[in-house]
Amino acid sequence: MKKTILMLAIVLVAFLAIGCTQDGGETPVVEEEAPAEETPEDATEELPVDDTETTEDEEEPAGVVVEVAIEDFKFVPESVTITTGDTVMWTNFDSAPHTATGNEGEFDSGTLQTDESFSFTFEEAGSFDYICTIHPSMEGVVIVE
Ligand SMILES: [Cu+2]
Repeated sequence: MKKTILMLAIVLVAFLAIGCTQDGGETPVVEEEAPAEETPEDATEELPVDDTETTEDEEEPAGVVVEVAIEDFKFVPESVTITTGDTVMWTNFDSAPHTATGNEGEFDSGTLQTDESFSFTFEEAGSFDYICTIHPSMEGVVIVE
């Protein structure tokens, strides 16, 4: 008895196996293509550019704009002296990215790529040391009188 049942079971399994392979052969399963890999977003391109620092006070910009170049991993000039209300505009002429970031967080350009600029208007007198956060040995100072 047991042998018969075993034989039946084997035959049954064999039939099922054949059925499966035949079905599989007739209807080839089309594998769905995985969705295209997500392009990792370049964080540097997504940085919000802080162009809105003057929206709060709509007064005419009475001050002058003093330009500071960023080139050869230096702020040129390293020290600028301006008058309250003047604006400093940093422009990165290097191929490397840089920032102009106040040591006390008074201002922060975020990452400046080549030829990008950042302007900040100094409304308070004082001496404002700043660095490039990417290359902290790059130092500059804005003296506001
Ligand atoms: Cu830098």
